[in-house]
Amino acid sequence: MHETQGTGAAATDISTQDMIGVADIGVVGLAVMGENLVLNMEGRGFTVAVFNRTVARVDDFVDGRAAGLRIVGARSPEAFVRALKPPRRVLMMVRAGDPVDQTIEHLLPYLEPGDILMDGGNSHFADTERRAALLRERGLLYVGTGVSGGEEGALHGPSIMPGGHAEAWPHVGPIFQAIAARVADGTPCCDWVGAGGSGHFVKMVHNGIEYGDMQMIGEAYALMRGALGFTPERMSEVFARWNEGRLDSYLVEITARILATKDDATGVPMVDVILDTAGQKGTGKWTSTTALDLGVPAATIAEAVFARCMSALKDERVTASGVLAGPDAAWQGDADAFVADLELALYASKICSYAQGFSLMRLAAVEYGWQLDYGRVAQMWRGGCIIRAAFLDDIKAAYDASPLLPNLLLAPFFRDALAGAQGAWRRVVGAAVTLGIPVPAFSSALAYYDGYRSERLPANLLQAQRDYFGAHTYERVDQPRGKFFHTDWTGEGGDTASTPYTV
Ligand code: NBP
Repeated sequence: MHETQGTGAAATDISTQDMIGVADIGVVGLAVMGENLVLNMEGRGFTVAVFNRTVARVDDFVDGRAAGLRIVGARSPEAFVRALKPPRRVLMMVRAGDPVDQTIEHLLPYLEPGDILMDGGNSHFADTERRAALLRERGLLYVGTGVSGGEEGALHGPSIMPGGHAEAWPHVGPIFQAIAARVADGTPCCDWVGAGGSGHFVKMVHNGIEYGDMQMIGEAYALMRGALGFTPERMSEVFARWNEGRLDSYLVEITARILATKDDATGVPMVDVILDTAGQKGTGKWTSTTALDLGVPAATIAEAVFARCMSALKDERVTASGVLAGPDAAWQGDADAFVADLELALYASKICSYAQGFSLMRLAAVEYGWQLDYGRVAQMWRGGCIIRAAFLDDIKAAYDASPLLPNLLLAPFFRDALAGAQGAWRRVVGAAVTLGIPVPAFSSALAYYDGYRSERLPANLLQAQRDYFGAHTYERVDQPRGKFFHTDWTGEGGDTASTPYTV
């Protein structure tokens, strides 16, 4: 058990060390991701210059993990840039937000037109679009790249999703593809995503999907625990078995391991000593707010974010648990059959969550003028990243067969998978509702499926209500689309209608 806290180390003023034009690439930001990416690059034969705002971190790294390696520690932005071969390739691995702008500001005086500046942190795609436009004016090639896989991925092979100024790709592609994870046939989990902020957009959606996957796994766990009374050890066996089938994925694999782990201090399963409040660093929220901005129904991903918000209300929940009534029902039936249903419910919900993520990318591509190849995106996520899963091969195959597929649910493979799973899925959601066990991701995924396959939704009534109280108008089933009508519902409203528009 380790207690962690910030170091708060201050920058020290150390004189620059002159190594000119020796490094293939430079990395600014020597926290967990930066350090490990640097070691990965060096291991692939590249000479890497490094710099960090708190210069003591450069010294610690160069004298520690980087000792004896082709890694050049720089003690100022100037020395750092001078250490690079032209055109200079700089990868920023600093905290998203203002630190990226500040790092750019510090580097800019030393960079020249044609140099390539890259942001590998979890920046918001709109910030990347802004920075790309700004730096284009200065003649710099700006790249915003998603990097996924955490500490281990960064060291051994992450998934890398670069986008921005396309002229940068021939210069950075060989380095990124050399350090990226690879799928079974050797294809690197890194490819050029597209223009502007598209690389960071794809990474943001990856993270949103990650939130959904984690929540759905959590709901399967909650049902096995709450309904079936399974121990963590028994659940670990279930997840390990699921990992050999259609749910084969990194997150299911580590869930099996986590459930089998005991707390050193108490001998109690680790999951039982960890407080049930989840943190978040914003990318799931960004995916959800972007979905709202673009009008994409990505409710399962949003539910996963809200589920973390609900988990954070620990004290309120503890109070409410003694106040609010739940059902008296206890689960009855065949536990093995229920576990088999759960596997299908998790699989079907996962398909819907990915369908939402890919729909979001499709709409964003239209909105921002990006050319995205969804099969290639699925392949980039196939290895190295947190949502890596065998099932991404099926997504790639679906988009390769039909690049303009409007929704993943319509691909024959997934259409049939959902048809086969829906009985089990409905039984699981029904049981959860009966037992009072919250399954927001499972149930919203099912509502998405049912909503998407509904020829007629109750929005006609909703339009009538809007027209009744606000003269917002409606379209008619017996008239061409785009013609709007208003009814004077009360006899007192007259013919004046509001302008029809959707925000
Ligand atoms: P952190 O997100 O903890 O960032 C720490 C780094 O940012 C340090 O190098 C720190 O320098 C630097 N920094 C800060 Br904080 N403020 C700065 C400023 N104003 N100017 C310059 N540098 C500043 O590190 P991380 O976890 O390695 O993540 C790096 C990026 O990669 C983040 O954007 C993160 O979201 C993303 N990411 C992280 C993971 C993960 O698993 N951790 C995975 C994928 C992507 P200092 O030493 O001087 O404080």
